[in-house]
Amino acid sequence: MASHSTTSTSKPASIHDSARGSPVPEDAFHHLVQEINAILGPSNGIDSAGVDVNELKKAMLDYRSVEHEWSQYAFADHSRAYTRNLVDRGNGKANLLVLVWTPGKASPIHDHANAHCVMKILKGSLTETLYGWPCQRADNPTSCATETTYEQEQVTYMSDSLGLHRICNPSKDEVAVSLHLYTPPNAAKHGCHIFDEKTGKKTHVSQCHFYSELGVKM
Ligand code: 2CO
Ligand code: FE2
Repeated sequence: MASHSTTSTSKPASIHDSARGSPVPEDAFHHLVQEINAILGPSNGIDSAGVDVNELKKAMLDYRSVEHEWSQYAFADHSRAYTRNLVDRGNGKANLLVLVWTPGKASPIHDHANAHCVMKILKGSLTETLYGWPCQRADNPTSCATETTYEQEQVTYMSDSLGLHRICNPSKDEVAVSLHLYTPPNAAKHGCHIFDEKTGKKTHVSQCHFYSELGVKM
């Protein structure tokens, strides 16, 4: 286990040199974070074009969710549909986020800024509405939508090549929590797009907000 660095003054690049002021816990969740870093490889300026998505999916699938291992990142806010909480920057190659979903709420329909998105359900369930190519049309994005509900421990993959999606917490009273790996971290750098359900009108969202970073609320 890498030790916590107390000398780094620059913005933390990964959980190994986080500025949280406390040692990184030695539990299965933080081992998963290390494993993801190992799969992504060292920061060398090469983008994630060659990243092995199946390896990332397998690592996430192999982790069995234990709430107290990730709860330090899971900030709920019922005034929002969901919160985006940064866990790790994956050697500058990724954003690993814990998302906390308010009961009954959904994201807008959105794209993924040309990044891979691997998502694991840590708690509860989430329903994905996929507006897949070639059905997805700019003027009518809800044509040919398919719905899939994912339960705790399940892992799924999304990217612009599959289309657009919306994620909803179908529960009336329980929050849902998911772990998302985005590589490269394009949305954090350049933003993404959201789409009006009725008209298909596309809007650029320049800042993908982090509600907390490395366990600290912003
Ligand atoms: N992509 C959305 C976001 O990062 C969450 S839906 O899962 O991909 O805000
Ligand atoms: Fe998404």
